[in-house]
Amino acid sequence: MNSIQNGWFREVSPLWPSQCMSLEVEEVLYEGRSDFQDVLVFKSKTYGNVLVLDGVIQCTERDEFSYQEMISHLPLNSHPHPKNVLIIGGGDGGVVREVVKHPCVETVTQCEIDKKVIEVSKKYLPTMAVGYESPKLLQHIGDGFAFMGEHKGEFDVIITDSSDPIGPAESLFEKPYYELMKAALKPNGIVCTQGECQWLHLDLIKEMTSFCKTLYPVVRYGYCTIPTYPSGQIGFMLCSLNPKTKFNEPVRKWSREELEKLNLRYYNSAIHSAAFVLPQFVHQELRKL
Ligand code: SPM
Repeated sequence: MNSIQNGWFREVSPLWPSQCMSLEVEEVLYEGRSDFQDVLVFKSKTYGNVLVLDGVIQCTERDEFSYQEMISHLPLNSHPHPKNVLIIGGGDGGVVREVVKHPCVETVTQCEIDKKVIEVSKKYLPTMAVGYESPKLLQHIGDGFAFMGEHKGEFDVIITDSSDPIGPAESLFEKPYYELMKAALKPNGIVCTQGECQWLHLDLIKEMTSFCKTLYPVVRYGYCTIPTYPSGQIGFMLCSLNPKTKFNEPVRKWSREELEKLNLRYYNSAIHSAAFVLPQFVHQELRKL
């Protein structure tokens, strides 16, 4: 199905039945097929350039910062000394951009399966792909499963910045993937993954919380707001091997000056803590698990 009709992009998917986000298109910048998925980049009227994979919005220049900052700084500021960080996915570069802001981080390894996403992001999403200029970055093009299988006990924090559980990212929402991440962590390591939306995917969030609790002593779901993801929110699944981790209490708090210097526009220590305050309909389901 052509997702652009009469000058409007429409994000239709069985993952959010009978609802969809629409953005007015100014110009199509790139349209093609990679080895893994359909890739579309368009310039929107009011959200800047937009990256779409298999018909689903991945990021827009106007609101990407909320997701990229939160998926990065929630786990990093919950770990006392994160030195070696692994990012699975994140081909637009926005998560790399955020992770390298931490002076204590020495290496950032990125494993992205689709080199076409990196290529189009460097060309059309320069404010995100700026992360690719960091000397801390070690980049690997390939499958995250295979990569982690070969890198046991190496990472303090693993961030999975994936697309949704239909298509190439489906297995990243299943227990074997969380087992692999656990094995790739150093002692007291932390993982943070794209955790979908509490309004749309509560059953999936419950299932993930349940199996994560069989693997990690501390498991929490948090979320942020973002206008261009379905229902205006997206969540994060955070798991720690350190039983003392309190995800809602950041171990590093940035001052106002530091937030400005680091160009943080969504994240601060108050919103870090608030991200884990869940609406009652979600809280009551997750607390039973
Ligand atoms: N670095 C940004 C990449 C985006 N990764 C997450 C994309 C999620 C898109 N779908 C959101 C659906 C939420 N229910």
